[in-house]
Amino acid sequence: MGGGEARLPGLSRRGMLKLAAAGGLAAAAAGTLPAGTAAAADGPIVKPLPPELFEVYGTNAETRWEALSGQGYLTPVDRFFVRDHTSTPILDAAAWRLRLFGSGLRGAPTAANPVEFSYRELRELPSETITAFIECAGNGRSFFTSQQGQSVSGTAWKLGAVGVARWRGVRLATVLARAGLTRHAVDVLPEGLDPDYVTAGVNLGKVRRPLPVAKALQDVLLAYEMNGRPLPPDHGFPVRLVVPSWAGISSIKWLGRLEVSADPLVSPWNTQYYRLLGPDYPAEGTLVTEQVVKSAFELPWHATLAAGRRHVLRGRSWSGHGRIRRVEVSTDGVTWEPAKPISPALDRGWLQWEFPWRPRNAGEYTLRARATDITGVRQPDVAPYNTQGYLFGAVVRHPVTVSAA
Ligand SMILES: Nc1nc2c(c(=O)[nH]1)N[C@H]1C(S)=C(S)[C@@H](COP(=O)(O)O)O[C@H]1N2
Ligand SMILES: [Mo]
Repeated sequence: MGGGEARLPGLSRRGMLKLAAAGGLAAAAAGTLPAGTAAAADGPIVKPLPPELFEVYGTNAETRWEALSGQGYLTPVDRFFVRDHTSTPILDAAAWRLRLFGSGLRGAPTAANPVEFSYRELRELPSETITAFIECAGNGRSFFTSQQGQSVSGTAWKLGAVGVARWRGVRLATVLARAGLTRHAVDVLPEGLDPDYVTAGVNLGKVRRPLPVAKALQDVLLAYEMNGRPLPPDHGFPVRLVVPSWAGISSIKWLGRLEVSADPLVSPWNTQYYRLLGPDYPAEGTLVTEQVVKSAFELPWHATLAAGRRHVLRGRSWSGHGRIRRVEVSTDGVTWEPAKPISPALDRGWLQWEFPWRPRNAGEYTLRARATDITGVRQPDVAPYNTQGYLFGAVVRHPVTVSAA
């Protein structure tokens, strides 16, 4: 890279351009970018977002559920939802380092003198592969408004802010042990290398959210592969956290620094965001951790189906509390019948199911699917209100039109 250019650790030239284009490094890069680098035409997300696969909201894109029809258990990368607070950085794996520091490590290394792991060092450690969903805590948020008449803040996702992938990487427990984890450590704070998050004129800094050491040691992965390939840029290349069953914000992408602390840690992402706030909660709110039970049909919204014909409705159900035990479907809002499982039910993944339906008469119908998980929690008819619209787990009313045969 040419002299005089400011460069963030682990950032390639293209990453710099991308960040500069997004405004994140505008000042640092001013006057230093070669002429004719019109990277500003790029959107915040790198991969293609064809309208038949995604619905796009600014820096976020949700999977269309009908795009999972005919797909296998895993969500292919080309249709896995993306949630970026700012924009996807392009990072250079060879220059990248994971930097660990803090009072919870032996010798309390400082941020200026951290314990470091290179990409190659991580890849040489014992690896583990898990199948797990990542789901935004705001998935289903729009139904607070459309089904319950409540106003909430945040991206109006339908049900497509979730995906299941095979993640390969190193257990965070392994890396923490090698970095000198002490028994005094209580929280870790993973931080992304994407641009600072600025909202309403306030710079909240790097995207970061504290995670209790107990969860960090349980089943959290430092992932470098998704569905058998290196992580794509939008999903956290070179390394992201995968925190199974918990709100997607826990699974920090483009991981850079990781503080390990003997005292509890805070960030806006566990004090201001990803807390349940509202009249039914204590004043300080309740922390969002595990995701709730949900179900979705692999059908377009307002799908049209022919009357007098046999249709096989398919869908998927999942829960942050453990695997799905039972799914029921209703086509009239009154009677419920069991759906048939057509995949394994995984604790940290989902269950695929099907339900044959022969609608006799043309007209407007509402399909409902409701799942019960292994802990006995069943989807309710109404989701508890919270001002930021997190954890919408109520049965979703899916409208379809049955047309005359
Ligand atoms: N560094 C960083 N990590 C992040 C985010 C982000 O904007 N920056 N978004 C979080 C949120 S809110 C979610 S829901 C998931 C989305 O993961 P995905 O984009 O791979 O689907 O990433 C999380 N990790
Ligand atoms: Mo999210």
